[in-house]
Amino acid sequence: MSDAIKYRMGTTITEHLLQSEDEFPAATGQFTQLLNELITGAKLISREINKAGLLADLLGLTGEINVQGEKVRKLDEFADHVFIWRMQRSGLLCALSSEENEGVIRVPDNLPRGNYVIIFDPLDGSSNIDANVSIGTIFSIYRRIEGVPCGTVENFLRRGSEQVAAGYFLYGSSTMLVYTVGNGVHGFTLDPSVGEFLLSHPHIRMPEQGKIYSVNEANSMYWDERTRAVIDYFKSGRTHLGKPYTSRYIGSMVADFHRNLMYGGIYMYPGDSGKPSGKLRLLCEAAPMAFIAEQAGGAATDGRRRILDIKAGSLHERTPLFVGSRQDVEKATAIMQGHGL
Ligand code: P6P
Repeated sequence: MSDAIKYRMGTTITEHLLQSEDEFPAATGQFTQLLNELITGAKLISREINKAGLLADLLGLTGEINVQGEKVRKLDEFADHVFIWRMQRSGLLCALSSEENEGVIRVPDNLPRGNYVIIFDPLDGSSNIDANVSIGTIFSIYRRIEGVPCGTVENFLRRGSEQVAAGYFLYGSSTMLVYTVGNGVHGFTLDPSVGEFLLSHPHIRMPEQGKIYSVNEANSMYWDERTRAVIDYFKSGRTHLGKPYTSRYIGSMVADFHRNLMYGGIYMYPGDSGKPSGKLRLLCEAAPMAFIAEQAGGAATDGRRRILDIKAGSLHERTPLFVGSRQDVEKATAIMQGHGL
């Protein structure tokens, strides 16, 4: 069979996971089913995002404030409801947690439960929706802790190194799924003509060093001296390029992360005098992105510790984040620790 025909036939998620099932127990049939439920949710959200501009009732704010203290947008709420509904009916989850919701979300007693818990950010970067800028969904999956009742928060207060899977959907010029079960990072692109995610980026590797830094420099007056020194380094002639990195900041972490995954680079959301622990959530943003980064040859720290070593103390705990190309993250972390200028 020619490559042209093979390409046209495409590799689906289910086929791809079955191929990895032997080597990686995490890629079990149950996980395949769970991922396919996530995919159904993402297709529903992608459909609404792609026509949001045409349906004014889907744009704008709901008037509510979420647990993060952020204004809730109509598509935020829609995405949150879609994933909660689909995940509760997957039959594979013991409980779930959403960035939009204060506490653990139970699986109703009349629905079948399973051995996994999932943490997700239903629509990250949603402040960009009305401007038609790429946004994303981030998910992180753990096996439940044996003997711990489903609805208790202990099932979620884990080290990122315990994740069995992590990934994101990127609703951009195309809708993509990027995921890992610990066997590398693989990208799938939604082919709207057949309604399937087809393998488009097998075994994604992040360049060892990049040429792009992503940070919101409007926060610079709140940074401490070492944080300022990190960003000054990437803006100096001392980089491996012998010149400054390019600055790119979309304000949607999934989009910034994905570009750096493809091209190389570092995304930073440091702590500052106003937000000592930064803005990003450990469980539903930093840990899944750190798992993906490391599986693609990159790295992720909080400026001191490896993100995947940090045990969450609460569901919505925030953390400073330096994530991306390994040597760039190591350099930033060294400067944050007072070395390596
Ligand atoms: P700021 C979106 O709310 C988010 O969590 C990330 O996706 C994004 O990178 C960051 O916050 C943007 O925050 O403070 O730069 O607007």
